Amino acid sequence: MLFPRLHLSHSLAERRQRPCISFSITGSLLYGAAGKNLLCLLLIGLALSIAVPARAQVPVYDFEVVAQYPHNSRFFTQGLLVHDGRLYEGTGRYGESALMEINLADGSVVRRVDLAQRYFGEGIAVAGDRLFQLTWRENVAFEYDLDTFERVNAHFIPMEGWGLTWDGESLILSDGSHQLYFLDPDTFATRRRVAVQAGGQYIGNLNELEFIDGEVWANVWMSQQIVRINPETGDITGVIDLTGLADRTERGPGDSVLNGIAWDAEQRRLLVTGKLWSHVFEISLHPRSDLASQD
Ligand SMILES: [Ca+2]
Repeated sequence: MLFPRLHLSHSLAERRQRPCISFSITGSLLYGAAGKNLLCLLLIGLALSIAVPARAQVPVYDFEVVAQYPHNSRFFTQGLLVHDGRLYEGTGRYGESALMEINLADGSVVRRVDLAQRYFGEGIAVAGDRLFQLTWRENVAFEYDLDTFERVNAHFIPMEGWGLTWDGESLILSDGSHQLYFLDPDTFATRRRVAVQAGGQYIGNLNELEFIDGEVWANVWMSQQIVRINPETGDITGVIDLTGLADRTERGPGDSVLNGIAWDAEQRRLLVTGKLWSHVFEISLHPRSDLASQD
C-alpha cells in the first residue's frame, strides 16, 4: 500500500521525491493557502483520513528550467498564450487590467488595450482571427480582432470568468470551481461541461488554462501545481509539480502565485509564469521516476 509508506520522519527533500503530490490535487482545494511544507504535512494526514482510492494516483511530473525571460512584475497575470509565435497576456486587477502582446525576449509590450476601471481581466484565448478575454465578476467576455486589437464584440457569461482556452471547436472556460465549460465561440452558449475529478474527488479552483495535445492543462489556484485533464471525461491524467519555481524569480507584493500556461505548438515549448512574477520560464517535464516503486 502507498499511504503507510509515507512517514513524517522523512526529510523534506526526501518527502518531495515521494508522491505526496498525488494527494495534494485534492488537498490544494482545502489547504492551498497553507505554506508548502505545512501543506505536505497536512496532505499526508488528509490522505490517511480520506482514503483516496488507488485509482486517484496519477503520474506526477517534475520540471527543469530550459530558459527564462523577463516579465513585468507589475502584471497580474490571468491569461497567457502563444499564437503564431507571438506571446499574448491578459492581466487582472481593477484599474490595471489589460490585454497585451508581449515580446518574449525582453518582456516589452508590443501592443496593449486597457480595460475600463470597472473590469477585472481574466483568461484569454485565440480562436481563428479572434482574441477573447474574460472578466472575473462582470459577466462579460470581450472579443477583439487579433490583427488590429480592436474590440469587436462583447458576450454575456453567466458565471465568473477565470481561465480560457480553445480546443479548435469550443472555448473552454473555468470559473474557479471544478467545472470546465465548453462554449460556442459565436454565441457563448454552453455546449457541454465536465466535472474535473480524481478518484471521485472533485478538483476545484481551476484557474488559467491551456489546451495541449488534446488535453486541458490548468493551474490550480493558490497551489504550485498544474493538473492535466481529459476534456472528455474530466479525469485528472497527471499532476505537474512546480514546487520551487516561484522561488527562482522576484515577485511583486500580493497574491503572487503561479498562474499562466502557454504552449508554443510550433516550437513545442512550454512557458509558465505567475502573477507579479519577474520571469516567464520555459520548462521541460519528466515523470517522477519513483512513483511506481512505492508499492
Ligand atoms: Ca493559457
